[in-house]
Formats: sequence, structure tokens, C-alpha cells
Amino acid sequence: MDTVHSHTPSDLQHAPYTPLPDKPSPARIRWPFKGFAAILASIIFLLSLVALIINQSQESLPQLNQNRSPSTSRPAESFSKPEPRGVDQGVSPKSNPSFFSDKVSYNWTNAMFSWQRTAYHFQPQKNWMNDPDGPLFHKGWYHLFYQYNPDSAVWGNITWGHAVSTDLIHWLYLPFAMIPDRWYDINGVWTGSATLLPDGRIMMLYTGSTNESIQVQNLAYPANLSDPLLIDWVKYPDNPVIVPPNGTETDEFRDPTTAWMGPDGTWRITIGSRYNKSVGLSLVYQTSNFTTYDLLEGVLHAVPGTGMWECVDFYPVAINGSTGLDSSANGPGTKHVLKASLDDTKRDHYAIGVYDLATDKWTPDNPKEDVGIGLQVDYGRYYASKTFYDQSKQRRVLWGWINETDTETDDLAKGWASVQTIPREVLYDNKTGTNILQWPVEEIESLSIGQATQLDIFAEFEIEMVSETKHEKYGCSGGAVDRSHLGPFGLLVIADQTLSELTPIFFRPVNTTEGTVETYFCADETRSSEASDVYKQVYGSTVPVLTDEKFQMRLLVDHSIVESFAQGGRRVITSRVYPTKAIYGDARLFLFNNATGVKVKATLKIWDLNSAFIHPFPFDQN
Ligand code: DQQ
Repeated sequence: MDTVHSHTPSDLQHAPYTPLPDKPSPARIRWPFKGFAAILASIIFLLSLVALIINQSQESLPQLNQNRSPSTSRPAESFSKPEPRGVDQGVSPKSNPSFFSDKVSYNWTNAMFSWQRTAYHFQPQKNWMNDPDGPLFHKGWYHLFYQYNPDSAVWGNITWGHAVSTDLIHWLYLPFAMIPDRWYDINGVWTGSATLLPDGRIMMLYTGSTNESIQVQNLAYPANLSDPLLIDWVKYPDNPVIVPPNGTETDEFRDPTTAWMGPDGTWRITIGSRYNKSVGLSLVYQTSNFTTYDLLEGVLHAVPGTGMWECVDFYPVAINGSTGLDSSANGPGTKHVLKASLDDTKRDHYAIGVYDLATDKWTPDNPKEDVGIGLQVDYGRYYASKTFYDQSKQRRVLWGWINETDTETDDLAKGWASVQTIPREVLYDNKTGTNILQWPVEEIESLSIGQATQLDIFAEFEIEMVSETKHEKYGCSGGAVDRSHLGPFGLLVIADQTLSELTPIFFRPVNTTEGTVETYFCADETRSSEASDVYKQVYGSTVPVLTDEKFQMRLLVDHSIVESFAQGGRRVITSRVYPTKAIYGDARLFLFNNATGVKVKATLKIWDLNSAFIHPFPFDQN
């Protein structure tokens, strides 16, 4: 057997395994749980702005490039301009498209870059990160693996980073789980998923990009299952276990899912691909031992015009249930979610449907809202998501990659790129029956403290007509400045006092020609930064607001990230913003109502969130 001796990041010591404490030594961990302080405000307002000035301090900010003075401007020309990588290796460009190739870099300061680094979202100490990989729970620890470049803040040399947590919020970095060191993954240890077998074994399937840039599927497993940290991984000596089947483009065949067990007692996995240049699809393989596989006839599902499906995720959800389901659950009372990350648009789309166990085919409940042409998992800056079943809390947990919208040059200058979302619990929405619900895992509440630089905001809005309503057709695209009868209204986050920088997260209800009201939930990044070399857009979609419901949003604000959940998580928008003025003590939060025909009553609860503890594992203290 080949044991993978991962090369160790310079800042992590790979100590030989010794018995572990239940959790990291408290001496090294300072989590000031002081209970949470909630500020509850009921505010009635019409056409007004109410400023809530949030005390911000610089104390807990991580320092980047400490040898540089915070006020020192970085000369833009001192950084080279590499091309986004990926296409040559048969994977789409992973850094930002060249929106800004002709533009001059903004005069960023180190203080601005430092502010962007998040305090309670997971990100590596430095360098590039993309997709979450193989999340799982084992012997008291949550494991997160991730696509990582050990050498730079741009995509390349993809290696599996590894971190563990006892609560999905505080993380300890471990040595790399797998590095690209075999012919079958020398061009990258790409995305994969874990399957926990009933006998306790863990099978990790991942895509390797071979020495010839062919995408193959490989098997790895922990060298020592009794190690709660799962530090050493073995690559199966007869890898690859699956090669691209005839008729499949050899560079469009990747990202195996977690396996689920069929009624015949054998396992199935699905792998995304593309047919005839534009048909996105997912193939199904059957296995009894994870080393040999049979391709089943037909496909799990295919949707013309959607292009290559990356990072397919396939899992059951319970109808009328309040817990998550293991990937092998099926039968009456379940539906199946099929998710694909569309390589062409860089958006994660899903649909809810029915999985036929006899034929291994999945059918969407609503063909008009099929995978890739209907719902998105998140309408913001978000990609390559993946769920896992957390057997310790009977819940399904979703991870997603928040990618950057600045330039590679800026990422190289700040020394890192990308963040993972806060893990979200996923449930079927029993009320609408048409969407999933996503909600931050409950453990995030442990970060609530008296005063901090990060926020968890819950806002409810009720509207009262003050003038006659008329039909108006607006969506999100006009942004927050467009005024109409019923909206927009919401919150301005990461705003400075003069409102020269602001990110509105808002509702815009509109009267339809049928006499009903349709509500849009939107995030407008167009004024989020004065920097010119940052891509800014308006994100959003319609959201079901049922007749007995108020308009509700929950926002997680973490320096440069805003995760926005509408109506209990029916729609989610993640924003990655790059403020230059609304930073440190100058970051503000405002309420706004731009509707011309309604009064809005807002109720706000705001929790200040502490920083999470995200550090190297304290091997020296065992
Ligand atoms: N990222 C991986 C691929 C996957 C893509 C490479 C999605 O396996 O298709 O880093 O971002």
C-alpha cells in the first residue's frame, strides 16, 4: 500500500500520532463565550435612513504581511499579471476571468487588504483555496478537505488541504491529506467525496488529472481509522479506479459524489460530464467494493444547454421531516436533490425530484425548473458546493466556495484567495414544497458576544400601504436605487458614514398583472467598493413569501463577506465585497426604504460575533 507522506506546510509540524485530547488544549484556545447580547429594535420609518453605528475595533484583526506598514500603498506594477490557470489542464479558469485586463490596479493599502480577511469563515492561513472536498464526521471531529495551492494565491498544483473542528466553526489546520504525486493525479488532486461504510471504513473518491491531463477517478482511504484526525491517507495502488468511458471527453469527467446504497445492496456514485459540447449530465456507476465499477446504462439525468456539470451533489431530503437524511435513505417520504455546478456560468443550480431506484434515473418535480435552468443554491458569489450527512446530529450540512471578484494581481498582493461559506444545514421546505431551506449551523451562535467586528443580523419587515398600488415590473437588476411602489427596502451593510460605499441587501415586492405580489430578494454590489478593479454586480431572485409571513432576512457579515438568507433560507445570496472606506471603525449598518407607496416597519436583532479560532493543530501540546 502506498501511504501518502504529504509534504508539510512550513507552518505546520506533522508530529507522529499520539493519543489525542478530546479537543484542543484550552490553554491555546481563547473563545470568550460571554453569552450573546441582543439588540432588539422596532423602528417605523418612511423614506428615511436610520443609521446604526456599530462599534468596530481593530483588536482581533489578523495581520497580513506584518513586515509591511498598514498604511503603505502597494505599487501595482510590482506584481506580475499571470493568466488565469485551468483551461490548459482541462478545467475551467479558476481565478477571475479577465474582466480587468486593461484596467490599472487600484491603489490598495495593506490595511484594506487586512480588513478583507474574514474572522469566522474558514480560510487557509495563506494562498489559494477552491472547492470543499470530502467533508465528513469521524470520532468526534468534523473534517474539511479543500482544493489548495501550497505555492501561491492563484489556482494550480492542486493539493488537498485538511482541517478539523469539533463544532464546524473553530478549525485546526492539519498537514495536507493528499498531494499530486502519482501519474494519475500529478496535474492535480481534484474534487472528491467521502463515503462512510456501515463497518466504519471511509472511502474517498476523487478526480485526478493525469500526466496527460486526462480526468480519472481515484480511491484513497485513511491509513489508520483509529486516528480521529485521519492524518495519513493511502492512495489505492491500482488507481485509477474509473477512466473516462467511450464517448466522453477525457477532460470533462470529474468530481465523484458520495456513494449511496441501492436496493440490491451495492453502491452507486454519480459523476458529472458533458455530451455533445452542451448537454450537461451525470453518469451513474455501480460498485460493491469501491475498487471496481460498472457504468450503468443511460444517465442519472441530463439537461441540454447546461454545459459541463462539475461537482454534482445528489442526496435525499425528508418530506415533512425536520432532520437530514443519510445519502442512502430513500423510499416514501423522501425526495432527492440533484445539484450541478455549471462550468459555463459558474453557478450552482439544483432541483428537487424523484429518484427511481429501479432504473437509477432522477426526474425533476417541475421540468421547467430543471437542474441548470431553475433554482440556484446561492444567487451570489458561490460555487462548487457539497453536502455531507452529519450522523452525530442527524443533519445534512452544506459547504460552498466563495470565490473572488478582484484580480489575480490583487490576490497575489494580499497573499490569499477565497473563503468557504459558513456551513449550512439543509432541509426540504415543507411549506412551499418547491425549494430547499439553508440555514447557518446552530454552532455559529456560540460566537455571540458583547461587541465585535462581525455581525449576525436578523431583520423582519412588515409593510403598510399608503397609496394605491399599481402594476410594476421590476426585478433585482435595477439595484437598490430604483424606486417603485412596494420597494426596495432592507439593509445597507459594510457602508461608510457618507454612503460612498455600501452594499444593500433588500426585498423588492412587485405587483404582477395577475394581481398578486411577487417578491425579489437582491444584493446590490455596484457601490460596494470604490476600487475599480473589482467586479461588482447585482444578484438576486424571486423568493416565496407566504401570506402569513413577514419579509425576513438573516445576514452574516464578516469583514468582506455577507451571507444573506431570505425567508428562513429559501433563497441565499453570498456577497464578496472589497471596501476601501467602510472598514474598521468606519463600517456602518443602515436600514433603508426606497418604496414610494408603503410604510415599512422593521424589527432588528443584531448579535456581535466573536472571531472563530482557526489555527494550526497544537501537536506540540499532546
Ligand atoms: N474544481 C476542481 C475540479 C472541479 C472544479 C479543480 C470546480 O475537480 O470540477 O480544482 O471548481
